[in-house]
Amino acid sequence: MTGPTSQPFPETFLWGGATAANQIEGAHDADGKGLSIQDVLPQGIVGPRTAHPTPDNLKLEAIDFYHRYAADIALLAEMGFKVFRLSIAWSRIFPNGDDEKPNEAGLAFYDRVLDELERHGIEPLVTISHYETPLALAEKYNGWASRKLIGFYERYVRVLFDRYGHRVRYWLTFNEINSLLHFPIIGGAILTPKEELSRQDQFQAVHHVLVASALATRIAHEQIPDARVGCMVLAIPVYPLTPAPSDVLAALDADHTNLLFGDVHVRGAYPGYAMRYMRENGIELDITDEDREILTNTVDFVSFSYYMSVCETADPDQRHTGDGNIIGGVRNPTLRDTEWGWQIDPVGLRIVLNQFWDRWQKPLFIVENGLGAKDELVHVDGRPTVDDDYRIAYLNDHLLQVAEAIADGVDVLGYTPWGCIDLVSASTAQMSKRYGFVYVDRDDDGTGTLARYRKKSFHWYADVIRSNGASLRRGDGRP
Ligand code: BGP
Repeated sequence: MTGPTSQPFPETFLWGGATAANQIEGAHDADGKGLSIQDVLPQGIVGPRTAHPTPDNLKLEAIDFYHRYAADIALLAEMGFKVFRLSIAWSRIFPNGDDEKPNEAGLAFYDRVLDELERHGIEPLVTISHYETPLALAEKYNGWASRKLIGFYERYVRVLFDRYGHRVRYWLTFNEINSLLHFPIIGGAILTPKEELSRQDQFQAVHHVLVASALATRIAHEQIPDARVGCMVLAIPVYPLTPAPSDVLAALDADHTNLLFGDVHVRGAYPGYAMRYMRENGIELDITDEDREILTNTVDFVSFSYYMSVCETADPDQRHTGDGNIIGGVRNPTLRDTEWGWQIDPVGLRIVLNQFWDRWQKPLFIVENGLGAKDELVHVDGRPTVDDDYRIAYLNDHLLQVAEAIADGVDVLGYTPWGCIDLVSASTAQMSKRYGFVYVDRDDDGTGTLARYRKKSFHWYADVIRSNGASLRRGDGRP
């Protein structure tokens, strides 16, 4: 296959960046906000849960976007952002999740944020639920293990669509919806430890989330004439470790556990391989006729995060699992790692774009991608900045692969790299794992002025957007 045309990105391509409320806002109990599961996970996904918020939890203050949103959005606008992905903190709107009435002060905050985006001509891309379920729903109902959550979520989305539907066109129902199978507390607000959670209960929770997602899609289509609703999946291409057919099959099986979520969202029903898996594992889903009907409300586009690929093998002796994006997998000996052990694979992004397009024929939106790295603040011409050539190289190489996929015929709506402004990491709750174009002066011990500084990548990304991708450099990333 030859290279892409010199200008593969369509004029309408949505360049921007992505964030989540719990990782940027702070103000964890301001203006009537309730606690979310994130407020009791001071060490991120892998660490223990605390009974109450503790001062070592960086998310309580995060980067104080709650008070600094106007200046932050101005910086994004300066880079030329066309779209900004943000999530709404469910517990700002419904502090306990099961309240009868929404919290007006919480709603008003997002009015102000949307006003600011509008002022700069930046399109919002809103994640309805991003790993920040109200804590009370976890404690009272064991999160999405309970069917009751569908009703609470429905109430929440109706309020969001009523209030913001006239100004938000792009909606994502659940962040990385497939994570529920891997980390039930984050993906499903389920407090039962994963090792004690039965497969039956886990798949039932998955079913509840899938129904809720389809229900939100139906309501959006009824209430908002030009709404475009997407599912959001954690994309992780799975390669066979060797050409042995047993390894290829093991890779296919592993892939299915993730593809299942897109399959249901796009096709409106469970695929055969999932039915077989459930049958053979004694899982009997409680699916009502109404559920089946709701699931037929399929999405308008598929969005996904992409950080890395993994390998899979049928040989138990070869199963050396690596670190990495919450799913993990068998290490690929041909790839380099980030400082956090995530394997860097730009070509994997082209592969996944093609795979999803071939499979679903729905527009695709890359709503997370990026390099978490330690940055060092330096002074150039008296100004604090970061010389982050490593981040530029990473993003450049991935974007070249997006260009290749577009040349392959894949319909790609846009690209919102993760953590466009430095934020608190989801997996480790660190500040030092930075993704941003904008440096935020805050350290892992919570010290720092919270001042914002433009990194070298800030100017690089502004050029990429201004030239609609023409400024990308061909180099190592060339397939
Ligand atoms: C995804 C999450 C994000 C984000 C990102 C980077 O799984 O959707 O919330 O944090 O990964 O991960 P981390 O912050 O752990 O580096």
